[in-house]
Amino acid sequence: MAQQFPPSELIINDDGSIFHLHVKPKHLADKIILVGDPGRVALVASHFDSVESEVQSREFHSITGKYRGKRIMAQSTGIGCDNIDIVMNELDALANIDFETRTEKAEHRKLTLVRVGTCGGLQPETPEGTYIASVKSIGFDGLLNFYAGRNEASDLDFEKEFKRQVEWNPQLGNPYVATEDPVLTDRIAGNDMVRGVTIACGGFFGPQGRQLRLPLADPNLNQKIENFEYKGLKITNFEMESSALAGLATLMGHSATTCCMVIANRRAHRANTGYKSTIDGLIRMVLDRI
Ligand code: R1P
Ligand code: URA
Repeated sequence: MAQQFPPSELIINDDGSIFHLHVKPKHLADKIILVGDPGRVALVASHFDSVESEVQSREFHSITGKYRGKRIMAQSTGIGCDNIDIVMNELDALANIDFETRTEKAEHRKLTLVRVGTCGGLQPETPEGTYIASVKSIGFDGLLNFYAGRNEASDLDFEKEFKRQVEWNPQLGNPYVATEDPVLTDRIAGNDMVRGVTIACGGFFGPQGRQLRLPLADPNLNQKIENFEYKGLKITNFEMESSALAGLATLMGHSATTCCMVIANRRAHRANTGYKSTIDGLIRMVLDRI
């Protein structure tokens, strides 16, 4: 007898939708564009030729529709890897658990997920407006450490070398190194995105080395991150979701990647607050390539 997931573990709303996202299994699409900002979902969907469903609960806004013959779901995650834990587990449940029997379906359904986000640029070749495709994501967030497959999903050699070069303080938790699906990343990045290594942080300020009134535990960490190099790879950007997305997708058997537009140039101390219209260029690229 297959394992049944009890109502406390797999919470299904009275209308048959999944607990946080409020999405019903029939509205799940195989191709999903994830964005942080709930308002960005409407921007993605503004390019759809038709809309089949729309639902919003808390920071989770989702619209499923068709773009040039492709069925696509635009889903917001809100900010942070903790929310990615919710979104990935609930999307995976919609795909791979039968809500009637509460058991895993016999056949695995593989999802393709592309995150379209904003980020802070760390290298001279990543000024404001740059599109960065992540080939690896270093998780400062700790989320993957709670899952049994953590060591299989992390590039342990990269992880060790990262900790050595930046003189990692174990009090900050154990960082992991998740790898985006290389085939999907290549397709999304095309010839016009910078390929780089992203760090996903459990915060926007201290964890990304931003100092306002509170002093930082290691004021030199960002400098060491900028200087880090391993097998020709440099760390290009900071954001807050890519590591959990890549790591959980690997463990769950889905295909995922992240691409972000740089809105804060950490080296030149500049930021672009008017990015909401320019990120549309990145959205259109991803819609065409997903
Ligand atoms: C912080 O301002 C937020 O912006 C970035 C970060 O990852 C974080 O979620 O991404 P989004 O623009 O997709 O939200
Ligand atoms: N999002 C982040 O997480 N960091 C930045 O610097 C900009 C956007």
